[in-house]
This record gives sequence, structure tokens and C-alpha cells, in this order.
Amino acid sequence: MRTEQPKMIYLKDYQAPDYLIEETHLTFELFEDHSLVHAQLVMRRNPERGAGLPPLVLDGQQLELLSVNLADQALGADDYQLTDSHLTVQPKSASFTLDTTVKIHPETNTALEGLYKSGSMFCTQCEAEGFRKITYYLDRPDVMSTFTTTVIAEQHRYPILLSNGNPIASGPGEDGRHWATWEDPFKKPAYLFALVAGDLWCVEDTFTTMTDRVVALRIYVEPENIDKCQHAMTSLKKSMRWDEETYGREYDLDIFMIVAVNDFNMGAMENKGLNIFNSSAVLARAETATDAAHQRVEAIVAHEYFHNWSGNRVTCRDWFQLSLKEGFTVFRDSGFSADMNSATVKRIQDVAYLRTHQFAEDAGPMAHAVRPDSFIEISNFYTLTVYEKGSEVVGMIHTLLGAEGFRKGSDLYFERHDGQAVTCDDFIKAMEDANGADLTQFKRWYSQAGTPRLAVSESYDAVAKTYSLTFRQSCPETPDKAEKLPFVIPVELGLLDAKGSSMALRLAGEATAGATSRVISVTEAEQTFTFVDIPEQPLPSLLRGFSAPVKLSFPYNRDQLMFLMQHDSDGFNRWDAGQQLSVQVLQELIAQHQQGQALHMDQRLITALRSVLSDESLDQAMVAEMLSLPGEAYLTEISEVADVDAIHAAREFARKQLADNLHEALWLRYQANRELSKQTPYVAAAEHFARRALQNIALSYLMLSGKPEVLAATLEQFDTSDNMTERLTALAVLVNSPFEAEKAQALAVFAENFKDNPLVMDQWFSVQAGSTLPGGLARVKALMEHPAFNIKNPNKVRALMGAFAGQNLINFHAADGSGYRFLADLVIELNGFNPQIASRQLAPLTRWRKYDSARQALMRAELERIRSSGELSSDVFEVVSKSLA
Ligand code: B3K
Ligand code: ZN
Repeated sequence: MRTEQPKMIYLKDYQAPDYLIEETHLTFELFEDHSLVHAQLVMRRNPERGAGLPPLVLDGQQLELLSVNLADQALGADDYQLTDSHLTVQPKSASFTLDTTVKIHPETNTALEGLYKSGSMFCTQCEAEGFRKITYYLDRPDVMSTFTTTVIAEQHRYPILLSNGNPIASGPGEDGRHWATWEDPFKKPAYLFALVAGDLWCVEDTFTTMTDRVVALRIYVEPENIDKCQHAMTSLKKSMRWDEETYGREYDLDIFMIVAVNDFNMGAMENKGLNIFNSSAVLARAETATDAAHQRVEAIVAHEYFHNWSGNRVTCRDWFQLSLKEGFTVFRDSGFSADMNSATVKRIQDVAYLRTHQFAEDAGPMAHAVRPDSFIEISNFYTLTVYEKGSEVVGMIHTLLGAEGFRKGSDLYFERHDGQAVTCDDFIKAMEDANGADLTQFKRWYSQAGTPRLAVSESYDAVAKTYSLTFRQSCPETPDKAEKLPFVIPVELGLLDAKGSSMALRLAGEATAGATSRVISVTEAEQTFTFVDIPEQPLPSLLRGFSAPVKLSFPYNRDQLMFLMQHDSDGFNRWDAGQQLSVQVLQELIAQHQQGQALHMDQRLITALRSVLSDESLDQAMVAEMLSLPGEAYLTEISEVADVDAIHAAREFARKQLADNLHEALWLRYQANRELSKQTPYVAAAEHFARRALQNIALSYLMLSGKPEVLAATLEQFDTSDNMTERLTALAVLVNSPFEAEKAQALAVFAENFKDNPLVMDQWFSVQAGSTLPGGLARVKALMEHPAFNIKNPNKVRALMGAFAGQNLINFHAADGSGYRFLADLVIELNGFNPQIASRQLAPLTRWRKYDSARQALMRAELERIRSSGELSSDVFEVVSKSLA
């Protein structure tokens, strides 16, 4: 909690540190009612900062200073300055040691930042600025040091004592205590520090690296979870191999550890050699985790592992550069997931997520560039823009340079900057130098916020046989900037003839025709590309694979979209054509609803989806994706003024129309797939995910008919399936159905079976929080009283309140403002003990400008109520004040 008005920090004010820390030696004495941290820092003046010995200003918060020694001299209270955020001492020479001892209280640390307790174990979370809650330090990523860490704790309660690097010594201590010392030889910033102490079991394995070094792999969990680690271990080994093969990156220490904890503010953390994970991102087995959870575990294990190079060996100079490690690492983990599963489906899911959530962020009050220029609280900048848009930006570099050129660039980047703390510019420079490329204009993607629009028009000259596409780009104003300069927008495209075949592409001025799919770079505000030798009017397939994070518009009619759905050689664009068709049809229904008309749906959507559903040659996961109508959140994002009720009514009407008209085809596919599921033991692999995805979306449509045989099938699936994917879908289908008795029964049975598994109970909360039937808020409030709910546990808050406000739009946006009031009360409460979670939960209210004036007024009023509710954390303060600006 702050004591002064939070301050804005600017990238332009960056200065290198005055002092450097060569070595960090830490000793932790862990007790039940406090802990002691002894730190010995071997320091020197930073030669880059010139002569003289300025005061040494160390970061430190919520620390009780017990002693401080400078160059072996004990300092008295007059020899240093202490505030609630800094300790300042005056060095007398250019090299010296600083010893401090502080007392801290992990046992009452509810913010889950720094050293804290999750259940009975001690753990840490230091990124971004949590290390300053552990000891006085230069807590900034450009100060890199080696670490040795000794942990001393009661043997019986904490048999396992872990920190970064390799274990070098351990032994018994006094009074039933014991100790262990870890040494991390790789210089790292403090944000990568980690410590764990607990009664943990581990699953062990080994990995032999590309140079034949054997690395010990360990996943530590609480004993009851020891049977849920295999999937994460398999994912880890796949990630290690993939990073060798795809990026030439080898693991560097002798041991790699993952620890699962229940109380964690986000997914996981890439601490050097000792990743700490939210248990939801580690634990997975068929009976308790869905297919989506299995895929999430695989992706997060990979993401954190990949950080060992993109983040740890080469780290960020300052927090404005966060996307340097996050955007790149998301790009890396997406490539991995694409290779492990279906690449097209992975791309579809990533793009649907980006368009729904990142585009909304980019259009709201918290919009910022991939490399922001300023922030108040860095924790607020672990955003979809920094992560997902950052990954898209790296992906565009990959598209522009080609796979080989990109690899040359990444090799040079890792080699040139190993052991350094660098900037996004350094990354670009390596890409340029390795390829002789000029990315000067491209770099605007890092500095300009907002989602660019790209309007495309065509003209065909039948006599000259030329076809021209004209691109006009623009970027809306964002809070940081009104005027935007043109971006470099790589557009992958193809042209289809009347039979749906791809045409050879030759731009005017080129000697010969090249491939049938190619990338052109739009670099100007308006630019025309003319293709020659085009014998007939073509249909363009634009932005294939979503080659740039823009909003592209082309005046397709519905028949053309249906044609692309069937014929486009690019799988992503086939799906996207279906989405565009659905959006057109849904927007028409929305307009009918707003005008008080009876709803009539364009039957072409049914025809199109019928042919998708009956095409057995299509990847079933693709079929499932194509059957999913654009979500209400996406329809909100693309509306000028979002009409919550009309969007919900239109989408539900369309779902019912599809369900009625495709009933037989859905039923056939459901039964065939369910039969296969019964015959096949659960396997966490792409083709099985695909089969269950289609089976489950089919069931959710089928239940809209309310037919007794569908209810019977749902109950059968709920009662007898051997895996959580099928069971949870059946539960969700029941929860959203009118069958009250069956619903109540299923919820009770499920809760009884899984009451001891917090992750499964999270699913149970989410399914109910997401039910769009009337009375949503009352259900959520009742669930907060359930014994399995705990507001101090971030997973529970996300599962219940996060699902309600983020996914149950019709209930959250109730016209009386009750949903807004509820969320504001929650944020005010969370602000008092966990500012990061408070600020995250606030996001739905920041979108207030999207809604009608009555809702706008209600949402604003709640934001104002939060603003004046008392002392705000810098996290909540920043989001609220920017939202109201
Ligand atoms: N680097 C961490 C995120 C830390 C968030 C701190 N508020 C996880 C990740 O992106 O891999
Ligand atoms: Zn990351």
C-alpha cells in the first residue's frame, strides 16, 4: 500500500544504475511468525556512470531493518536514510560489500508478491518488483548478479528447501531445523530469484541435451497431487527438445525444477532453474482436467521453459521492454503448440482471443504500445498488448524475413546479448544485421498503440487482364497519441478463380509469376498493387493466417464468403470467412431486435455450416471451430455502441436456428464421436482433442432442442465418461438447460465427488458463473458462501467473479447496474489485500464507453465510487484514474 500519490514513470528518463551487484549471498531463516533475511551484496560503482561516489539508493518495502553493515562497518541510524520505499547509504569506495538483515512477514502476505505462504509452504513471486519486499536491493532488471541462497527451516514442516541453480550443500541444524544452500552461477536480475520450502513430493525424470549433458527434471507438488504431474513432465521434455531443434537453444544448469502452488497471482513464473507455477498450470490428468487444461499446461510449461533463453539468459534492460521477453516467448510457445497440435486450429484460437480481448484493450482507456512510454504500476502492464500483440509483432518479423532469416536473427540476438539486459531495439537490430534488412518503419509497431484498420478495394480490368487491390490504412486515436504514422503491414494473399483454384500471382513489373500465395508489404497510408495476367475476375483471399494484427475490411457479399469457406486453400481464412459470414448474419439479427421486429435469419449460414458439418474430410477440430459462432464479447468489441440485450438475443436465436436445422447432422456426429470416446481410453493428443471438441459443441447445440433423448445422452455422458472434458461439458450443458432437477442433482454429485480437488471445484464455480440464464448475480453471491470458495485464493476469484464479469455479459450488464455494483465492491475489497488481483478484476468496468448511455452512467459511477473508496493501491489507482480520464 502506498503512502504518497503514485507517480508516472517514463521510458525517456531511463538511466543506467549507479552501482552494480556482482554477487548476492542470501540466508533465509524461516519461522512461523516471521522470517529473517540476511543479505550480503558484493557491489561496485558502475563505470558507465562516471567518477564520484553518489549515494547508494536501495529499493525496499515492508521490511523491518534490523542491521546494516557497509564495508564491514556497522551503521547507526544516523549513517543511513530510511523511507518506506528506500534505504540510502553513502559508499566510501568504488568496491564494497553491504550486509543487511531484515525481518519480514510471509505468513501474513496476502498480496502474493515477495515471499509468502501458499497453504503450508513458503514460496516467492518477484517479477516485476517483488524482490524489494524480501530484502534491500537494486530491484531493477539491468542489475544482474550471481546468487547463493541458504534456506534454514524446520525439518519436519519443510523437508524440501529449494532455490535457483544447483544444490551445493545441505545439513541438519539446531532445534529440529535443517538447511540447504543453492548456487546459481548465471547472472540474473532479482526478479528471477525464487525460494520454496515445504513438504513436497516430486516426480523425477531426466533430459539428455543436444550435447549429451544429462539434466535432472523435477516437478514438486503437494503429496495429494503426485498423480497429476506426468502431463507436465512430458510437456517439459517436448519443450526442451523443440527449443533445441527449432531455435538451437540448449538448457544450461544440471537441474530444472517446477513447483506447483495453489495461491498464485498468474499462471507461472520463469525463475532461473526453479519455475513456480500456479497448480492450474501444472496438474493435469484425464479424470480431473479438461482437454483445454491439458493444452494450457503444455503451453505454459513450454512458455516458462523457453524463457530460460528469451528472458533469463537475455533479459530486459527496463520494464518498458517487457515485450522483448514476453512477446517473443509467446511467439515461441505458439510455434511449439502449433507443432504439437493442429497449427491451423492453434492459429484460429489465438486470433479469436486477440481480436476479442486485445483489440478491446487497444480501443480502451488502458491502450498502450507494445513498448509503453510510461506507466504508474508495472504490474498493470502484463497485458494482452505486451504479450499477444507483442507476439504478433514478432510473428510479422518472421513473415517478413522468412523462417530461415528469422532463425539467423534469433541466433545472432542470443549470441550477441547472452548475459545482458537489453531492449526491443536490440532485438530488431539483431534481426536487421543478420538479414541485411531495414526494419526502421516496422518499429512503429512497438511505439504506436491502437489496432490499425486496413480497408481494401478492388478493380478488375477485363481487357488488360489486370487486377488491382488498393489498401488504405489508418489507426484510431489512443490516449497516448492522436496522430499515427503508417505501419508496415505484411498481407499474405491469394486470388481464387471461379472454380476456387488458386491463381498464379505476378505483380506488374515482375518477370515471372511466383507462388499462388504471397506476402505483400503495405507501407503507405494508401497503396495499390496490380496483378497482371489475371484471366478472369478473381476473388481475393486476404490476410491469410492473419498475417498482421489489423482490422481488415473488404466488401465481400455472403455468397463470396460461402465460396471462400469452401475453397480457400488457407485453412485459417476458410474459418475466417465463416466468421465474417456469421458476423454479417448476427448483425442483421441485432438490428432486427433493436427495431422490435421478428427475427429472421439468413438461411445461407445454415447451408454453409451444414456442408462443413457433413464434410468428413475436414479436421474435426476445424469443424468445431467453424460451428462456434463469434462470441458476445467479440460482437461487443466490433459494435460502435454495444447493445448487450440485442447481442445476446441475436446470438441465442442464431444458435437455436442452427440447432433446429442441423439437428440430425449434429446428432449423428455426436453419437459417432461419443461412441468412439467410450471405446478409447483418454489420450491427450490432437486428434482426440478434435473428436471431443466436435462431440461437445454438438451436444451443446443439441440440448437447445430440449428433447428427452438429448437429456438422456447428456446424463449418460455426465455419469459414465472417464474424463473431465466430457463430464464438464455435460455439466455445463445441464447448467444452461431448463432441466432444474437434473441440473441440481448433477451439480451436487459433482461437488461431492470433487470437493477435495480445488482445481476441479474452480471449474464447478466457473460453469455456474457463466450460466446466462436469468438470476446470474444471485447465483454468484450464493456460491461465494460455498465452503470451497475463498476470496484470498486468486484461482477462486477468477473462477467465480472473473467468469461472471468476463463471460456472462447478459447478467453482468444487468440494466439495474447490480453487476457493476457487485464488481466494484469486490475490487474495493481485493484492493485491501491483493492489489494485482483487484486491478485485473476491474478490467470489465474500464470498457464503459462501449455501452449505451444508461449503462455508461452506471459503470462510471462505480469507477468513481472505487476512486473515492479510501487508500488505493497504485495498481487500482492507475486503472481507475485512466478509465475516468
Ligand atoms: N513472467 C511472468 C509474469 C510475471 C507477472 C508479474 N506480475 C510469467 C510469464 O509471462 O511467463
Ligand atoms: Zn512470459
